[in-house]
Amino acid sequence: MATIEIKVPDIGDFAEVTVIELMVKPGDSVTVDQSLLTVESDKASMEIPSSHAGVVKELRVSLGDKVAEGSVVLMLEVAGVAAAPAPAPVAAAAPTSPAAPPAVPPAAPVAVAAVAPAATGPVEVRVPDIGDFKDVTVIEVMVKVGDSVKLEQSLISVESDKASMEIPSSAAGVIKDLLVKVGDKVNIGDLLAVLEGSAVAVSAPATVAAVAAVVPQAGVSVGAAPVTAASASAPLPAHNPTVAPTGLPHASPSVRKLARELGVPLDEVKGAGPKGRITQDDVHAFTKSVMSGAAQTRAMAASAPKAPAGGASDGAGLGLIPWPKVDFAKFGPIERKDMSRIKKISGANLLRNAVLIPAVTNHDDADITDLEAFRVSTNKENEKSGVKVTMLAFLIKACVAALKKYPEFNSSLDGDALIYKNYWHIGFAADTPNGLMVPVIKDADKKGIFQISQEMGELAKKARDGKLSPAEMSGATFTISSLGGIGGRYFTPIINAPEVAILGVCRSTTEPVWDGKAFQPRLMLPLSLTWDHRVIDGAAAARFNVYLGQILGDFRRVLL
Ligand code: CAO
Repeated sequence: MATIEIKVPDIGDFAEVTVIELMVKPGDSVTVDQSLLTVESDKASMEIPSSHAGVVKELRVSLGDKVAEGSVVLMLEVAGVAAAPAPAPVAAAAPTSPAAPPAVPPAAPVAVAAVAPAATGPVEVRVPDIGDFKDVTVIEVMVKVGDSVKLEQSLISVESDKASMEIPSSAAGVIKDLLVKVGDKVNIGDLLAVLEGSAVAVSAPATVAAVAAVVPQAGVSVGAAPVTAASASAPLPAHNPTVAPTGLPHASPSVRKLARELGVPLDEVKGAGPKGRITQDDVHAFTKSVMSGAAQTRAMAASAPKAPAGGASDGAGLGLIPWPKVDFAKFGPIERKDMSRIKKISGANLLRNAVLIPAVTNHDDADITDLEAFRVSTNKENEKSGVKVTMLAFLIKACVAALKKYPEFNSSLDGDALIYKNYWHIGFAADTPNGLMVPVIKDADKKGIFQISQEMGELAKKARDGKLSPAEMSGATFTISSLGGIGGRYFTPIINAPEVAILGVCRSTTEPVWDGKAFQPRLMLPLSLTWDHRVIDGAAAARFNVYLGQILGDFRRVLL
């Protein structure tokens, strides 16, 4: 075992670069060519790869440090290397194995290949000399046929496994033909586009100079900060790393690669690194948040919340002003109590659902005079059975009938598609000492009123006792929230994502209802249907409520 120094290799014309990302820590095993840290100048970012395989003993740099060629960045314990004086900077950074190619080949000057006469007419734009890079992949096409482009305007971004750069236009004009698309592999000299119009020849030597400055030498890769060839006659614009000139997110090639592998849209990731740079951790955190959002059903009540609960959210992610911070004790005595775990979890879910779903609520009344009479008489007849038939059980059955008639209410959004579920599992909100729980009556379409009432009683008891299993809280296709036992008229329940609708029910009251000739005393049940406007429209919601009311008014309609 020997410990060697890993130094910043020759990084071309950069006198000093800033350490903006540390990708390893002491104790980490690294392989040859593995990126160790990212450095950045005002024009490019580069990853410094390891010249050897080994174990990181010590980091010699911290975030924000300025380093230059030859600066020691870390100590690496390697096997099979004599404990000799540290290798020269470039040697240290370049793989020592003869078989291993350098991480990035030595830079060659980049020149815009297509040089057209300063006149109108078709001008070919080709991939310039990009050094020894072969078969680089087109990762972004920034223009389309018909676009007017300026001289030096970036046309495409290309990327190898460790470097990314933008290919500029060698001329100004209108794009007549575009010969590359995302995913294509390109090489020096390949035709990218044909321009027409007031094409202007590019000053090749100036471009060479500008680009050579950002293409590093052995062992260093060019990072994600766009590498744009710029002519001396057109001075380089001041580079603001937080906003890449083309709108490309600020991330290194390895982070981009990771994002592509995970399918993470980098432009949606908020960079927590210096100057908003997106790090590997940011990509992982984004993946986690998306996965937890997609998978977070009520079954996840058993797991920790992934988002802050209601009032705890500062709204920062939404670009809102911060949540007011008030010293309540200034105004009177206070007592602080932590919210229950269930409240925290349901709060986070409710907040997400309230914010992300364009929800609308329709209110209506159902005449349940006859149904309630039937329920009361049924309960009298079955007093000895020990099972009390509840209004909620009828509501569940009525909802199943309405969901079957209007299947989009039993669907879920999946990107641009709707998943229609051919099962009818109905969740019902249960008030418990610890907070709101939503047990689910599975296959409610196959069960009778007695069975549903009995199951509901059992599940509600389990909910109150804190004994519901995740399975008993998952899989609902629609939810009912009944406040009928408590009171109130109407309310706006929040949809239980990924469901697309929820029915709120309040206390029925006897009201005078005009029958065309006279007012009749009828028992009216207030219904509040909240629905996701991305999936359901107002007319469908009104029809759903009307149909639901008709069934509750006369259950024989279910048979029609
Ligand atoms: N109108 C008038 N009376 C009603 C009624 C209604 N819509 N719904 C229920 N009642 C009556 C019942 O008939 C019962 O009366 P009796 O004792 O005289 O028979 C009484 O109110 C109590 O009913 P209940 O609430 O115990 O039973 P339920 O089947 O209606 O509801 C359950 C069960 C678990 C849903 C309920 O106990 C509960 O927790 N409700 C609160 C749900 C909640 O918090 N929702 C808000 C969520 S926020 O979005």
